[in-house]
Amino acid sequence: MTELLLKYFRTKQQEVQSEKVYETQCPFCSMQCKMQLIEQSIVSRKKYTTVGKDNPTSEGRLCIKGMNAHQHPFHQDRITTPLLKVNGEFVRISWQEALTHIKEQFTEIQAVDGLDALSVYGSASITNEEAYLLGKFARVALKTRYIDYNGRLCMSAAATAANQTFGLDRGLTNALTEVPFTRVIILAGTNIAECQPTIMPYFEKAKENGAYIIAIDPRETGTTQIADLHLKVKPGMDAALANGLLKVIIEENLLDEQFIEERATGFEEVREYVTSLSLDELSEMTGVPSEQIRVAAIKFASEESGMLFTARGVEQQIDGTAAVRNLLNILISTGKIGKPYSGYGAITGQGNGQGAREHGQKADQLPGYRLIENEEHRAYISSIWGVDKEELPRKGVSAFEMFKKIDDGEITGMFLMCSNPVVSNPNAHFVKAALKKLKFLVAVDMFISETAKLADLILPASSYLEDEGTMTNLEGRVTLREASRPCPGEVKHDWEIICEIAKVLGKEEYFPYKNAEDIFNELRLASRGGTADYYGITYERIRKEKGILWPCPELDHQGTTRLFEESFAHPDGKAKMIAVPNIPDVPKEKPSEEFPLYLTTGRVMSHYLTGVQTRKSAALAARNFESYLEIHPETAKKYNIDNNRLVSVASKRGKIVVRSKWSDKIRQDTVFVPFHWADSQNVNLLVGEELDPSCKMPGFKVSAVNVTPV
Ligand SMILES: Nc1nc2c(c(=O)[nH]1)N[C@H]1C(S)=C(S)[C@@H](COP(=O)(O)OP(=O)(O)OC[C@H]3O[C@@H](n4cnc5c(=O)[nH]c(N)nc54)[C@H](O)[C@@H]3O)O[C@H]1N2
Ligand SMILES: Nc1nc2c(c(=O)[nH]1)N[C@H]1C(S)=C(S)[C@@H](COP(=O)(O)OP(=O)(O)OC[C@H]3O[C@@H](n4cnc5c(=O)[nH]c(N)nc54)[C@H](O)[C@@H]3O)O[C@H]1N2
Ligand code: SF4
Ligand SMILES: [Mo]
Repeated sequence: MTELLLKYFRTKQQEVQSEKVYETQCPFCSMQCKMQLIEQSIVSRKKYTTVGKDNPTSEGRLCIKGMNAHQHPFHQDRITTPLLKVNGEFVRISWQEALTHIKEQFTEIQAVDGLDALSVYGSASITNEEAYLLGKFARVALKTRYIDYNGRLCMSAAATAANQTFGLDRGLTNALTEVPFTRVIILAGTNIAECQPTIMPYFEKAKENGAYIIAIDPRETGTTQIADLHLKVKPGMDAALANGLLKVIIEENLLDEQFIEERATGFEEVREYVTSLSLDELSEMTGVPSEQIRVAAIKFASEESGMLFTARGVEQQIDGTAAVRNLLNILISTGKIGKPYSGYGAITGQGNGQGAREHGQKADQLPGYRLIENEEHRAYISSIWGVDKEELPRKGVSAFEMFKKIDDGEITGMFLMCSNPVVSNPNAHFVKAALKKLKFLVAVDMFISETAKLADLILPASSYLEDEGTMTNLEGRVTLREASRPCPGEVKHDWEIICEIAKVLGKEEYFPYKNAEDIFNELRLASRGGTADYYGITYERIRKEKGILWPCPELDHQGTTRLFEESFAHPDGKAKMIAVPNIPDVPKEKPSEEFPLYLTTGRVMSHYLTGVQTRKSAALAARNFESYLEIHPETAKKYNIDNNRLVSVASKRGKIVVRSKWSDKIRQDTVFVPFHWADSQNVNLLVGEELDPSCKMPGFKVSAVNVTPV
């Protein structure tokens, strides 16, 4: 037998005529797992395999998406030339023609409708260099105030909450290596088992070391399986649940009074509010038994160290910022931050969800987490860019609000890079109709996504295998993606595309870069002295030190592994606590007679975001080839929904048709649909457009719906 096998492998080996290895990083989530693409030439074809590579964050692991991440860049649907829409059909054109066309259209729009009529929509899946450059492009080359990006739908609530409470927003306050040694962990609205699978061993080790894990989620997931206690909260009720936990902590005298006194402000207001509430009413409101609230609170507060993690379950709510702040109140009142094995983590989503929110893609932001309305910040950045401070535009509006401005006719052109808003934004019907109103839409993508289909011009972008640059992972560690494959066809890197458009617009002098490293060196200067200070980080250092955690203000600075050890980042050095109401001022949609169920949305392991990339991967698509409705069997029976049948799911705004999947793991008052599919399975046709007033996050996690058999 062994002989036979050996013979088989030897013949296999001989077939391989040559082998090349490309270093890269997974294009998907915020773990940014390091990997190698192995390209083998076998007789007349090439074979590709992706393997993990050791690094401080994922330690060589890959999940199913990483292992198959080479499938979409080699897919036949990849676009390799600019495509212009002529009489409703896309035709291939040269870069020269594309750039000339852009110049004419952009100039015409700004001449007729004003500078701010052109808008830019960016992404947290591009590199730091590209995110930085896109912000500069909007302000310097286009001189428009309207730029925002898909991270608004992703990290904005956690980022705003951290800024408000701590004065600084870095996803994890501690390196992941501390997780195994903490004593108690809260996982609130995060499904790390499916969304950041290679993070799991850190939590599994914590459990082996005796940590107690509390999960908060309306569904049982791979993540809640590792929990000792699962609080199966009603969708949207995390702020109220946090009030319950705080109430118990206060009444059981489990506060860290000294920490509160020395390191925080606002506690008395919180104490007054939560002690006025009734635990039984909170239990009723949240759907979590009082006893479970008590156990969770006592367990978390009693242990000497503890960590809290949140993700989109808590954050993608119209009170997402407040809900996160209330969970942070728990961390502060128990003194579990700024110490070993104690801290907070907003589990970042996209590959560069951290870095792309720091360097100027946000409507109100300049590089280094500076603010566009702050005069000193404006002066500093205009000196780096060599422009007049008065000429820098003022702040614009958030991602979804830009579609409102298109609908109003105020914005008439859009430059869209690396996002698919007709699938990812709420009230998708409206977004699609708005985009159709534009005079000119340019989409930069690797594929003809659902949004690119609506574009007048599509520009072909390079993939993670081809495009070098830095990505800041969920820890706040700046990593270097050493992508090295040549671009296929006439594909260009996102940063090159930005530079070439700037050039035809006569702004070449501000965009003189020869490679990504040139841009990074300017970003280092632009971020210098800001909260997200990258000045001390260089490509050479990243290569040698395997990534550096910001802030890193000097070349001889080691980077910062643990934040807030001495003080918080507000001018008085203190964390700001605030009382958070159970129900926000603008209440969330509630189940009614017509729409009796809560709908919540999210992800599955094998697909990524709007699915443009993973639906192209045969291996990943085979795992989940269509969307589905997760529904409790009791609820299903009530509405005559058989298992595995097509069901119509409707809200006030629209209707989709997906297949039912009975599961007793979900609350009986709630259904779940993932958002990786488009058209008639696009769950965002159902989601409403109300936004969190502080951060403008849509309420993706709560809608009221009904279900009927098809
Ligand atoms: N496989 C995969 N991995 C991904 C992605 C992907 O698309 N696919 N996307 C990446 C990105 S950009 C992001 S942002 C992250 C997202 O990562 P997560 O936020 O972990 O993912 P979600 O599935 O959106 O939501 C997490 C959990 O919140 C729960 N939830 C729903 N409503 C509520 C609620 O009201 N309260 C609470 N407490 N929980 C609730 C859901 O049941 C779900 O289990 O994942 C990243 N990783
Ligand atoms: N209902 C519901 N909606 C949600 C969410 C939810 O939980 N529920 N989550 C929200 C969240 S957290 C997020 S992050 C958003 C994401 O929403 P989107 O940004 O719309 O999602 P993606 O699928 O990442 O779109 C990326 C597009 O860019 C292309 N692309 C990939 N790499 C590159 C590149 O390097 N350069 C260029 N130019 N193009 C590239 C891809 O082909 C794809 O078309 O969705 C949000 N929408
Ligand atoms: S999807 Fe995330 S966890 Fe999976 S391999 Fe890619 S970066 Fe790593
Ligand atoms: Mo995200």
